[in-house]
Amino acid sequence: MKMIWSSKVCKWVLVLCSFLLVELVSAAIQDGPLVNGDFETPPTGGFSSDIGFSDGPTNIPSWKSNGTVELVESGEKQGGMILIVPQGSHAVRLGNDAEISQKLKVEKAELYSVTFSAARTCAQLEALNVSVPPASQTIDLQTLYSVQGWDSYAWAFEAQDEDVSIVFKNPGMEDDPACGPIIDDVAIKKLIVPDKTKGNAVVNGDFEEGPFMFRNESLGVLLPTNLDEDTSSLPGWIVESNRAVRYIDSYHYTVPEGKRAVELLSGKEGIISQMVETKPNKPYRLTFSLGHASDTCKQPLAVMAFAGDQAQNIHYTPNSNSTFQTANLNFTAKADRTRVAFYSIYYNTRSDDMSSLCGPVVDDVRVQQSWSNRVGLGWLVLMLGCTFQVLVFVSV
Ligand SMILES: *[C@@H]1O[C@H](CO)[C@@H](O)[C@H](O)[C@H]1NC(C)=O
Ligand SMILES: *[C@@H]1O[C@H](CO)[C@@H](O)[C@H](O)[C@H]1NC(C)=O
Ligand SMILES: *[C@@H]1O[C@H](CO)[C@@H](O)[C@H](O)[C@H]1NC(C)=O
Ligand SMILES: *[C@@H]1O[C@H](CO)[C@@H](O)[C@H](O)[C@H]1NC(C)=O
Ligand SMILES: *[C@@H]1O[C@H](CO)[C@@H](O)[C@H](O)[C@H]1NC(C)=O
Ligand SMILES: [Ca+2]
Repeated sequence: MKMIWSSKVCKWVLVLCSFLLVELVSAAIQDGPLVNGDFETPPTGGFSSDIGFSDGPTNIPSWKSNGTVELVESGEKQGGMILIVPQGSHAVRLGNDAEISQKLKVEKAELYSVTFSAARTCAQLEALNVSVPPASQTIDLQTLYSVQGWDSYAWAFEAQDEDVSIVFKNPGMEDDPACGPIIDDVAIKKLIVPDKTKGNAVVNGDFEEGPFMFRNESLGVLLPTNLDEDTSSLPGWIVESNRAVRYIDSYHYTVPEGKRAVELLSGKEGIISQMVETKPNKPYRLTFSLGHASDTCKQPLAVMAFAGDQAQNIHYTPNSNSTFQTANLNFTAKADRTRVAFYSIYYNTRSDDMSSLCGPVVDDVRVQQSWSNRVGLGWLVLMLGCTFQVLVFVSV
């Protein structure tokens, strides 16, 4: 009797739990653009070209603002310069110390990546502080990676609460108050750290898990410096250098495997790395795909690959039959964690515009114990298996 009752209760609890879970999941934000993340929703009273001169605070639907925040329109001029609107007809400009924020419902303790586009308005040192308090990062906008005058960036955070607020702030105190970054196209994605696959110690070695990318944006997404592997927009990997690397998709670039890969930029100033689990004193082999992105990047393309205390430069050999080649590096692990890293040997730019940064593409990174050893192990397992079967046979 008691058993039946408790199982009934159990069932009800389960039903209730799954109901709550569904509620919870459906309440949390979906992957994709934020509400009015492209700033194209007209404010009450409509867009006005002289909105920047109004005294009252600019009212941007679904966002809260503080300080001098303006909606800018494509084609608009400021001090003789045309303001750059990354996508559509409108974007937002942050004056000195100004900020915009939006409240979001997320799943607590989950990892999220925010993608946004940013352009600078003056050739001065401009930066953007992106935060979901208490986490924050200041992203330097001084380097232009593409000749279009804007770039997309990704930044990740771990949700400390279900209700969070994403804040973009211009921390600059520039002489010219008309200077200040322009923001557009804000999107979010819940990240999943992929499990390690069998026979590969590298996490997310195929780079398929990463930040949200707009299907119709062709510049890829920059991954700025991030030394914390627990809050990386590219799960498993960190960007060690002070310059960014570019996350690219197969819709706009050539990618060796799957839909996503990484394009290394800025020579030694763009380094990705991962600490992989290894067994000390065992021989390993690092293999990876090295290719070009079909973005008219000026050759030669080459990477420096590191695995433990081994380093090797590998040149990409153009081949009409393939857009990439497979490279490898043998090493002996010295500890239970081994660093694997890549950077571009050259500082490449595109040959069509002569200034957008580009470089070699890396994909499908694997670290596995060396073949000879694995064969040995395989034989051992086989022998043990046979012996076991013989024993079973005999005992039966
Ligand atoms: C607006 O920003 C100023 C200066 O950063 C700050 O002191 C003030 O508390 C902010 N106001 C709101 C409503 O957040
Ligand atoms: C960025 O903003 C956050 C939240 O407003 C703040 O805690 C942090 O100190 C800021 N970082 C910098 C470098 O200004
Ligand atoms: C790009 O896609 C977004 C939605 O994903 C859409 O709102 C926007 O209008 C598109 N932009 C262009 C230029 O097609
Ligand atoms: C490309 O493939 C063809 C046919 O398979 C082969 O004859 C040729 O040598 C290949 N070219 C290169 C550069 O590998
Ligand atoms: C690594 O070792 C394998 C054989 O164990 C060999 O075929 C391969 O060429 C080596 N790689 C390098 C870069 O020396
Ligand atoms: Ca891939």
